[in-house]
Amino acid sequence: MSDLILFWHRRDLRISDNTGIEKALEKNKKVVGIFCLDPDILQGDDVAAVRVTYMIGCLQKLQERYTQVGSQLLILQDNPVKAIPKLAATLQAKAVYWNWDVEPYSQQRDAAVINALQELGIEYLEKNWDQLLKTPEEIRTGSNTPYTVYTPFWKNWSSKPKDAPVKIADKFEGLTAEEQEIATKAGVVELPTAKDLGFNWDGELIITPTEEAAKERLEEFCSRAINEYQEQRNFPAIDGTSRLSAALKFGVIGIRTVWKATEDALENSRSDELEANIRTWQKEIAWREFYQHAMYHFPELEKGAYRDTFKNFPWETNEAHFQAWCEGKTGYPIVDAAMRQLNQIGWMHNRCRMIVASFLTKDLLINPQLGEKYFMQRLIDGDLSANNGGWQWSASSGMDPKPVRIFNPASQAQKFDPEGEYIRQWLPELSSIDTQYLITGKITPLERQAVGYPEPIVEHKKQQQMFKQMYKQQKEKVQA
Ligand code: FAD
Ligand code: FO1
Repeated sequence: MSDLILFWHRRDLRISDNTGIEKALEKNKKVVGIFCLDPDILQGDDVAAVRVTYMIGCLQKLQERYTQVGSQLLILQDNPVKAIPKLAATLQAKAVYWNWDVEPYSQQRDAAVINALQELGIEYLEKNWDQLLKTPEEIRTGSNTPYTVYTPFWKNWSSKPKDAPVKIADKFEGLTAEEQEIATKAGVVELPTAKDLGFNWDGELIITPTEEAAKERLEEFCSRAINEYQEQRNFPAIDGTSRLSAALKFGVIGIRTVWKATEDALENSRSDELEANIRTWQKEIAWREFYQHAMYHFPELEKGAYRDTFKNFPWETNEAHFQAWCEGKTGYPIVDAAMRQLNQIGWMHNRCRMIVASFLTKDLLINPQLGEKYFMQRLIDGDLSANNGGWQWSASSGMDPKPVRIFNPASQAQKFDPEGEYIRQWLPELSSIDTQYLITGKITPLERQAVGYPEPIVEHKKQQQMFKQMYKQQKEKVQA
């Protein structure tokens, strides 16, 4: 057996600030990366072309980075449960290391890989956390249960010290030429393009797929927009958020690096107001952790509603309504603008994610799981925990203590897109409509016809009453 340690990347597509790589290098300098293109994930029905395009771009850069440090990133394209132990055995690796993840699929995949490695007598790194500032085991209530409400979670989580970014040496040892040949025979392939894998995304990406781009974005955000985040983050026409979500989903930037930037910003802030803005952004980072902890402790969330009232909710089946929502053709300008943003750039502003999710569930009375899946098929940052958490929050089926939350699209647009800038950007056909009609949606049938914009497919007021009625009945049924 050689001294080789294989480091298996999954959603930590970087070398720097990587806790698993740090542990591997503590054991040995001969650390070689692997990424396994997993058919079970890539052939699933919840993958977005834009997301895979971003991921492959990050892998290209990661390969370059491994070359710079004197090692390699090997690409496999097979079931990891088979392919990883096989490669490790062929190369006579001493160990396979990787960072842990919260997703149910990940738990099951990793348990099977561990089994196979144990049978081969190959070491592995047990449950090493990297993508979270605090692990699910660390943050528990006074009675030692997981939190199901965000505010007390935040109180506990924010009071705990956070680790500094880990420093990684920039000199590794890689495979010899002979070992590389052996690796190729054991299934290592050239990195394909996203198109080779059947994912066609011809649009731009909202963030360049490199660690440098994520770091620059973080630095820029922390020197500017973070100072006005509390207010500006609500206005979709303003570039007031970090747009780091895809980089965070794939671990293209380390979470400790991100946190340190916020701590530095806090240290440099000269007023309570600035401090409050930075804290608000930290609270969003904590939402990310809250939902990941929730998915870890309650994997059944993946399958549907957390609250009993919503477990067998009589959602409507209306394919035409669902299609109209997907395509941004509901006749409600703020909803349609948001869905067109999603379809065109693979990202949607958070305020609008809440508006369209409320509209699908509370106005169209359609099962949130359909919306959740559509988001996963379109988002560059699509992430099981955050997406599921967001949808369950909007559908009122999740851990949020508020019984029912209904957004009125017109009031939302009046408040958060008062000049109609966002609507005009994504619905150019409505650009000549007066702002007050645009944001209230009071566009005449004649005007709609003239520009080819649809009539509202449902009436908000009526649907809202229907939803409340359905909710009341269902609640009584569950309590009986
Ligand atoms: P910023 O405002 O700059 O926030 C910084 C980071 O904090 C984000 O990059 C993200 O990692 C995290 N974050 C912020 N808000 C939330 C939140 N509410 N929940 C969890 N993490 C958060 N986020 C995803 O990363 N992937 C998803 O698939 C996803 N689906 C969502 C679906 C719905 C219905 C809703 C309401 C929200 C969803 N979110 C999701 C959360 C949020 O909308 C995005 O994280 C955010 O819009 C990304 O933009 P940003 O990076 O500029 O965020
Ligand atoms: N991880 C992998 O190890 N291999 C893949 O091929 C892969 C594809 C992929 C596509 C979309 C996406 O959102 C994530 C993807 N990931 C992939 C990362 C994935 O989130 C992690 O592997 C999780 O641990 C799975 O539960």
